[in-house]
This record gives sequence, C-alpha cells and structure tokens, in this order.
Amino acid sequence: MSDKNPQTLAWQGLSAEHHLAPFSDYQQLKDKGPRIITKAQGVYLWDSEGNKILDGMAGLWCVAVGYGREELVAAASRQMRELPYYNLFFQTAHPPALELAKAIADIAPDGMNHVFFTGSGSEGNDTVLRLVRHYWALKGQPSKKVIIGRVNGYHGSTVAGASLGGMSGMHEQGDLPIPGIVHIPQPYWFGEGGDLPPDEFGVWAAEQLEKKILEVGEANVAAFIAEPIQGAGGVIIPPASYWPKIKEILDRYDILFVADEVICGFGRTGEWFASDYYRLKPDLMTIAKGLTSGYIPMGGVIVRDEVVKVINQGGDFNHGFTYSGHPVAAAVALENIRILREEGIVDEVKTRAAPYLQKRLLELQDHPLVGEVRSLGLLGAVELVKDKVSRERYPGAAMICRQFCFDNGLVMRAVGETMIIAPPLVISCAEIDELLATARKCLDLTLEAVQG
Ligand code: PXG
Repeated sequence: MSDKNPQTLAWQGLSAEHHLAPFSDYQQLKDKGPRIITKAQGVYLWDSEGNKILDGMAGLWCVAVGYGREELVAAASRQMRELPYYNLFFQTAHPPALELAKAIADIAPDGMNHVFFTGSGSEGNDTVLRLVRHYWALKGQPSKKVIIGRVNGYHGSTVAGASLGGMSGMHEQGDLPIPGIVHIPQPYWFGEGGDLPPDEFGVWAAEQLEKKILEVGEANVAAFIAEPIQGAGGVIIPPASYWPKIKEILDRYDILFVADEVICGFGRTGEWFASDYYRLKPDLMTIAKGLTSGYIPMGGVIVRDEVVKVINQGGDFNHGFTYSGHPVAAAVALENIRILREEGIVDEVKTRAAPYLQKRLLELQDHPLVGEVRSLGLLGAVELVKDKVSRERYPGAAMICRQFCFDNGLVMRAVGETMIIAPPLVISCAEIDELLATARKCLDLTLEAVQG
C-alpha cells in the first residue's frame, strides 16, 4: 500500500496512462510517478502531498518576479476580454505587441531597436537561423550559411535549436545537427581546463572560434551563437579572459554574433542582459523565459539596427508563427517588464541578492564534497567531487543530492556532477539563508550516501 494521498496516485496514474513528458525516461517515470506541483507563491511551490518546496530554479529559469503576482493575472484577463487573439501577419498588428516591442527596445542594448516575436526560446533560435542566412543572401553573400555553436551549449529543442546547441544526447536522437551547423569547445574550466590556469584556458577556448572560422572559411560563416553564461550546460561562467578574446576575434571577421539571452536576459545577471554585463554588442539576441516570468509562453529575437536595415530591403521575410506576439502574452510581458522596472528588481539583484547569494554559496567551498563554487548574478553552481585537487568525481552524486534536496524542501538541479541554482530574482536574504542551509544539509547527506 502506498502512503501517498489518493489524489496524488490518481494524477500519477494519468501520467502513466496518457502523458509523454519532456526530457524524461518514460519507464522510470511510470515506476516512480512524477511529483505533482499544485500551487505556488513567492519563491515557494507546494506539491500534492502538501510539501512546501523552495524553488531554487525559478521554475525552469523563468519565474523572475516570483509566483502569485496578481498584476500579471489581471493583465492577462484584461487582454483576453479586449482582444484574446489576433495575428501580426498580412499587414496587421495590435497594441500589446507594438507596445511591447518598444518596451523591449527601451531596455535592450543601444542600437537594438526591433523585435521579432515567437512563442518560445527554441522558436527564437529557429528564427535566428533563418534570419541570419536571409541577411547574408540579401547582402549578396549567399555562401555565408554556416553557424558556429558550442559543445554543451543549449539553444532549445526544435530541430534548429537542438542543432545549434551542442548536447550530444539530443544530437543522437533525430539525426542532428542539421547541415551547416558546427561546434567549438566550451569554456568550462573546472571540467575541461586541465592544468591550465583559468585565464589561459579562457583564451584557448576563445581561440577555437577563430580556428573554426578559418577552417570553414570566413566566406561561408554566417554567425556565431552562444549563451553569455551556459545555463542548461551547468551554469558555466567563462574565465574572465574568454569574452574579451571572443570580441577581439569577432571584430576581425565579418560574421554576425548572436547572444542567446533566454536564461541570462531580464535581470538574471544584475543587468537587463548579460550582453550589458560583458559588453558584448551582439547583432541579435534571443529572448524568452524572464520576458513573461514564465506566466505565459513567449520568446523573440531582438535585432540590431544595421541588420534590420538590410532585411527591410528584402521583400517578404517568409517566417512567422500563429502565436508570434500573441496579445495576451504581450500584455503579460509588458506588465512583467513594468514590475521589473518599477520595483527596481534588476538593480536589487545587482546590489543585494547576488552579492549575498555569492557570499553564502562560497561558504560551501569548505565542504568535503565541493570542488568549486561559482556564481554570477542569481546563477550558481556547485561542483561535486571526490578529490578537490584531482577533481575526480563520485559518479551519480549529483542525482543523489538532487533527490535529497527534493525530500528536504528544495529544488536544485543536477547537471552531470554539478548542482545548479537560478532562484526567482525577488528571493529575499532570509530565503537565500534557507536555500543554503538546506543545500548544506543535503551535501552532508550526499557525502554520507556516496561514502556508503
Ligand atoms: N536558449 C537557451 C539558452 C535556453 O536555456 C532555450 C533557448 C529554449 O527555450 P524554450 O522556451 O524553447 O524552452 C532555452 C531553454 C534545463 C532546461 O534543463 C533549460 C531550458 C529548457 C528546458 C530545460 O535546464 N532552456
């Protein structure tokens, strides 16, 4: 007999009988049954067993303003009454999409004043692929088609998104990447830096871009795409030397640079965009997630004026989605940006929450299981190791730790042998204390478990 409540069992039954979940092992899911999340408020979730859980991942990196914001609910319901749907095709538009495009241009880096809306980050990156190739064709250089991504980058799960990304598990399914996409190594010093000091490794990793451009031929390269900080790959914050060196290389070659800001955008680094933080000057930026705080699906691509000038002269851009700029999503995004601005949330991240999280996270460094702690803004990673010097791992430790976290009221993600966090931007210092206290307890439990 299970000690779960009957409603939980009924929902788990529906899961087994009818649902195909994203990124899941279906047999395992059937055997164990998913945790059913039923409600949320602030930075907390509740499951169907009545457990209260601190959401250290802001949903899936998206719930910037926290759960339970009535203003977002009101914005959606107002818009649903007024105009629940109309499209932006065939020379029509509606106020929420236009006003949102302006609100995004106001916070985007200088010279990036236009937005193409999509329903998700993946669709944003599909848009990127078509837009950059269209751009070069219009410039009379149709051979510039190849897009350079990075190993272990994440750019979504559509065919183009998964191809641009460098996740081997995704490439293995469905014959990816599609032609015209190549990858360079990632700037993951702790995992792959070997004996090189971080800065030297950062320069080496950046130089791989130049090497690849020369190998493919500048005349064939359309763009380089990268997350300023890799999220799904394990909160990989590049060594300080990496982005300056990449910028130097980008300046030497006539290719476009796409910053995938789906995770880093809308305040996560303490700036509106990580491109501001690293002064990246991208030509295109993919956005989603924090744009609506995840309350409703929406993504897009912010495009630099020079690129817009070219595509303005190209006749029809034959691309778009039924839900591009959906009025309800746009109304929620507008309200979400208003909240971020008026409550000074991005600045709060920079001056209060991020420094405090970093200070508390660094205290974990003395734990016997912790090889490295890194954080930037409200992104954090804790590398689990058996040996701090050789960086040898305990295979499976992170999954064990993730389960202890769940059981003790904390959502923390495991990527490889790295524990990662990305809490809502509105997390208080007391909630950060709670997060770290639970994390330390779970590291202790994990150490005990792996030492058997
Ligand atoms: N780019 C980046 C940088 C992302 O993190 C996408 C694009 C795709 O966005 P959509 O909205 O199509 O999912 C993402 C999404 C994980 C995980 O395991 C991360 C994402 C999605 C699902 C799982 O951390 N990021």
